[in-house]
Amino acid sequence: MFLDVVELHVSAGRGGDGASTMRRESHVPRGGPDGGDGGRGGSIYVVVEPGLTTLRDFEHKRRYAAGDGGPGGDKKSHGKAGADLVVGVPPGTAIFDAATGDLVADLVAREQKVMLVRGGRGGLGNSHFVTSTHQAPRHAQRGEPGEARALRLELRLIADVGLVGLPNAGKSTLLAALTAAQPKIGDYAFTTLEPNLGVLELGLDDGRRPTIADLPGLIEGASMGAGLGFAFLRHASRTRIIAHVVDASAADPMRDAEIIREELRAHNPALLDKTTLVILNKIDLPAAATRINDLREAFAAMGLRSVACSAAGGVSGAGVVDVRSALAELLPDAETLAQPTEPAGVVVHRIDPLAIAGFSVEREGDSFRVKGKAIERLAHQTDFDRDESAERFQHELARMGIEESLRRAGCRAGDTVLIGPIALAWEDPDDAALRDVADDLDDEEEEALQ
Ligand SMILES: Nc1nc2c(ncn2[C@@H]2O[C@H](COP(=O)(O)OP(=O)(O)OP(=O)(O)O)[C@@H](O)[C@H]2O)c(=O)[nH]1
Ligand SMILES: [Mg+2]
Repeated sequence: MFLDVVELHVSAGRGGDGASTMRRESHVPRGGPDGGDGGRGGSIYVVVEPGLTTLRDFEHKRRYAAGDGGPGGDKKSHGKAGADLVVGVPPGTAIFDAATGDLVADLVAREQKVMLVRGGRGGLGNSHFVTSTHQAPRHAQRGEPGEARALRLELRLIADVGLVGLPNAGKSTLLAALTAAQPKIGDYAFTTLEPNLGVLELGLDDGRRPTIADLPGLIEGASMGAGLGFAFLRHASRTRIIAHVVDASAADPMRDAEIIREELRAHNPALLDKTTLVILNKIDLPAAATRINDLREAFAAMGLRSVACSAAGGVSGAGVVDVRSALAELLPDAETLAQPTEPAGVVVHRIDPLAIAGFSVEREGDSFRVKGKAIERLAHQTDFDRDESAERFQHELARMGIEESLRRAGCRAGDTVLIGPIALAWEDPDDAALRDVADDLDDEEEEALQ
């Protein structure tokens, strides 16, 4: 199966933990804190690799993870940065956030590189937390988790010429006659199941090396999803020239051509405005030969240029040379060909993972769930086994107004509060008393009932 849509899961590395250490030197009696910072986690990038033409590499590998940052050490030594990961994709790959459908990046130009997920920041070592009143802090931050997201990759093949037409019109045969590609050719519809790409030999020695794509046959209703063609119509939108192959020996070639043009229009009306060359194929067959002139006139009346050929004759087939020179004439110069077919890759909407926007408190079963970028990050970065760090976290909950919101939401001592990866047993001196009263009431009620 030709893979032109794949879903991937990418996770960046987590930052290394900051160290909590005290200087220990024989001549310094009471050394201060000297814990170094954790290294940053590795990020994941995609880069355009011009040699690639499919997303097939992703068929077996759908999960990518970058390296974690190393922990900080004593003497303020910095943790090692996690290794970045660079994933190659073919030109023409559009990347969407699988959850939201937002376009993350549209990769067209060569060697374009885009960050997909950012590695977590390393935690700060305790040497950062010295204040005038607190000379020997034990507190050190843990590393921040790396971003993770599910992405959908869609490939729109970038070819200079796209061969479109009904199944069995001879598109693959023509590709074989024009290029060194050797696509499968068959005397039945839907022989081609995935696009084939070849380099068009123009024989002009002018530095041009245009690519030509043989797309699976389109059928009526393709734009609505019928047949195989639908998935491939998107490829047609990125070609410079549409080469519309028509079987001139068919019962009604004009009607056949209309079906294809209708599908192109239904998919994207702009496709009909593209430079189009109609290729009347199979002129070696008598049924075709007799009506070639009529057909060419009919296409000319529609404002379409046409050439006639016999692709089955290979390189030396009748008219194949005319197809080649017509394409050579219609294609732009070498410099333009080297540019992407569309305005150079627009990189859009990288979600800002650090956008710190408030928090929310909601019930989750018997517990309370606190959501919010900043507080969740802090939860990740806090080492709750260290009293001083846990205290700082508690302090932060109060400072951000989360404590108050929890209280208002009905959270009482003993309840469980969930924040990011952690579950806290809520302690609140203010309402511990209230709870005792409530318990007493319950006891009385129970007694009354007995
Ligand atoms: N006589 C004759 N037969 C041809 C010519 N070109 C192609 N054919 C035959 O037509 C049949 C279909 O050719 P393909 O190249 O596989 O057609 P296609 O358009 O790629 O078909 P799909 O991949 O199914 O969309 C094969 O049997 C070819 O040998 C030609 O110029 N003359
Ligand atoms: Mg084919």
